[in-house]
Amino acid sequence: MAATGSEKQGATAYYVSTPIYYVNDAPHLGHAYTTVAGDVLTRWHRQRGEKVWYLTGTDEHGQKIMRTAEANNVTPQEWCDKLVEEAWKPLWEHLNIANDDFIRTTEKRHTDRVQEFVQDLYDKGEIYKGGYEGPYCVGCEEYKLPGDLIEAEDGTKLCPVHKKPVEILKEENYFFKLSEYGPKLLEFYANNPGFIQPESARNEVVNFVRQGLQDLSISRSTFDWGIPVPWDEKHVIYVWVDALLNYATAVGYGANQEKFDGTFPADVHLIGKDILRFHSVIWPAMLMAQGLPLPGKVVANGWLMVGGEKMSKSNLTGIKPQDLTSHFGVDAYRWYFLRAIAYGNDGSFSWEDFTARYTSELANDYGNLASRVAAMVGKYFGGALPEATAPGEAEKAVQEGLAKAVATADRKIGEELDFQAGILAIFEFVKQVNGYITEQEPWKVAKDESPEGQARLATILYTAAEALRGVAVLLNAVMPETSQKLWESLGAEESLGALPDQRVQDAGGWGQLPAGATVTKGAVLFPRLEEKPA
Ligand code: MET
Repeated sequence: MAATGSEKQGATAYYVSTPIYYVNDAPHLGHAYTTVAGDVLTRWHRQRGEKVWYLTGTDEHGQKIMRTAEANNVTPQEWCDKLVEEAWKPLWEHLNIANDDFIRTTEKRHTDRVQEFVQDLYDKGEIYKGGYEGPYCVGCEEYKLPGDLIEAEDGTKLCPVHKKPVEILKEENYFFKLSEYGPKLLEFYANNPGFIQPESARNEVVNFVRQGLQDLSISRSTFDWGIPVPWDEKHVIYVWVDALLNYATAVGYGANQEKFDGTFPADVHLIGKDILRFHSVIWPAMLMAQGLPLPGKVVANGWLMVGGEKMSKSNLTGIKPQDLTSHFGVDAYRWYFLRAIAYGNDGSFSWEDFTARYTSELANDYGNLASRVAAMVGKYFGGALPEATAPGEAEKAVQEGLAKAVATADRKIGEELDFQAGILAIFEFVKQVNGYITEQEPWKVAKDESPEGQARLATILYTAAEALRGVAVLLNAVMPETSQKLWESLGAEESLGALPDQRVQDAGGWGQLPAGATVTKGAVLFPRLEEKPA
């Protein structure tokens, strides 16, 4: 039976973005965490049959990039080209990220439109010339408010994110009248309670805006690595104004109206919590000023910690995503962080925890189940999936278990971005199927050669295989390579068609695998781990 489902109504795509990351360094676990989350979310929606647009990219202007390039004796553009081509794009490919586009802020399709956007605001009187003096963190590329700073033991004022001294900047710049948008923003947050997630992030932003906003300096004149301010080319556009606009320029703002209308605004901006204010205060205010529609929601994830230290920005702990994928495999990597950490909370990583979960949940619960079922269909039925002629109460419970896993996972992953709860629901079902096999003892039933005994054995193995068919569909967004292997080993590829075309919302429909499908013991899904590298 071919899976069916209803198309999302309307022409607009489900549009998800990651931050566009600074290319001053290679990607680390924190970047990969957000990007994998977005990939799982968009794969999930694609598998619902919806039109999806998944965007990631790189943020290439500003002082931080310029200084890094200088320190490496290359031009900023050379630096960015090298990092994008040698570090960023290859990692996303390695992690199986199915982004629809990759925007770089040095591309003309972006820079031209940013100039137009800012010129428009200037023409509308939203931008004026003024002066500013204050503490600036180059790591954040942000003026800090005095209340934001922390103090070193010797009294030096430090950025709370980077734990590095801030610089006092004094410049004549152009300012966007952000202060005027406070009341409108508060009204918007009140009318759209789900706009900022999680709740803690929402509260933080609401409190921040209630205290009153200052106008935003949107240009810099002491260096030139940026997009020139069109009416005053001694200035470059502030890197954050430039960067936020990627979400519009990448989908055709000012260039391809049809594409823009069919995509913009984003349904979900995934971000790290350190860039919350930019996305939930400045970005919506910029859109309001231009009369453009506001995004569906901004969802902030927490920080990954190793030994209590935030693994991000300049505070790297030395573990690269590739160190983990070469040990655990790409799929297990994609699964682990979403499984182990409640999305939105901070989480800590350890080799021990990853190893323990890999072994018990992936290799034992899931991988062994798949290989045992395939082996028994091979042994007792020569690899041809038998028909379930005698389903009873126990089988009904498995069918219901799958339907429940589908409903829960679809809501948790697809709607609530609670990846952990969604994955847990699927693995609850895996456990249920393991329990079913343990109780039914097919290896004992096999010894009964009567027609009833053989019918019972056939029913048990069909039920287990059909349950795995559902699991393959449900886990495809998280672990696509593993699901593909399982799909093939169940003979589903030839009987049901390509896995990505299987709608998640239909995965619970029972009896999709046809009797007679060729079940083979495919590749081991989760091989035994090597010794931890020194
Ligand atoms: N470059 C920023 C960062 O990596 C994100 C910009 S998103 C518009 O924190």
